[in-house]
Amino acid sequence: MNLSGFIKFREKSPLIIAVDVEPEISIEGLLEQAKNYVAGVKFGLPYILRKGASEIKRITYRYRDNYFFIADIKLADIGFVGGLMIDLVKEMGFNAFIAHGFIGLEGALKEIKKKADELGLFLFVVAAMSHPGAEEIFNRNFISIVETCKKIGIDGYVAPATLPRYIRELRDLNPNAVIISPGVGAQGARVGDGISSGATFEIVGRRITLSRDPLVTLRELMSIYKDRGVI
Ligand code: O7M
Repeated sequence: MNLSGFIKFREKSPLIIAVDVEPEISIEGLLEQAKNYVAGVKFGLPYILRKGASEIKRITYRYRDNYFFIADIKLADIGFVGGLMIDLVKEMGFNAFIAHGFIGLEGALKEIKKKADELGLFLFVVAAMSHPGAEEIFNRNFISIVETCKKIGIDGYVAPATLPRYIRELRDLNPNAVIISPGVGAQGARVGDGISSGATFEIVGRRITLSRDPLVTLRELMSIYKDRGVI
């Protein structure tokens, strides 16, 4: 699915599934069941490495019409090495990938963004993180990260539902941004906290992947979104 299909699906659902472990009912079982509820699927690095590039490619190609696939490689390296990773991301059939914002523009994000544009991949930058330790160092640089990224037209961000003030601030700094927000469920944020603070999508991992009946879980999540008036 391309970016516009993904954004359009937002009217139906604000959910992205984070796959870091093999889903309780298998990846294909989950992707079959989630089609009507979810447009975004984020594969974490542990999952990509465990499955291997060819298996990931088989999955992304099989479900290419149904899902917007995001490679969560959290790129934090020089542009040259970043470029090698981005080639692999493209080969594996992803539509988007995630890089860290703290690496700065010159010799890193500038080259990464250019390569993403050349290959037709959407770039998300991590602007702030969801865990408590993020407040010690990383999140203190939140404003500089967003302002720096804005200079080269980066419009995709990851910001935490556990610390929703960053989402609100990000939305003010970049009203058109596509903000995807983790921390809902297993990390303690409530379903809808990210969206009601201004995120475009919420990322939910273990609450769905570890569910024995993800269809029931997905329907529960949808009904909470409806109750909170976010869909
Ligand atoms: O719902 P969970 O806690 O099982 O999964 C959360 C997912 O979001 C998991 O894939 C993490 O890698 C990711 N994530 C965070 O939990 N916190 C962050 O600050 C950033 C991310 C993320 O997606 O970064 C790109």
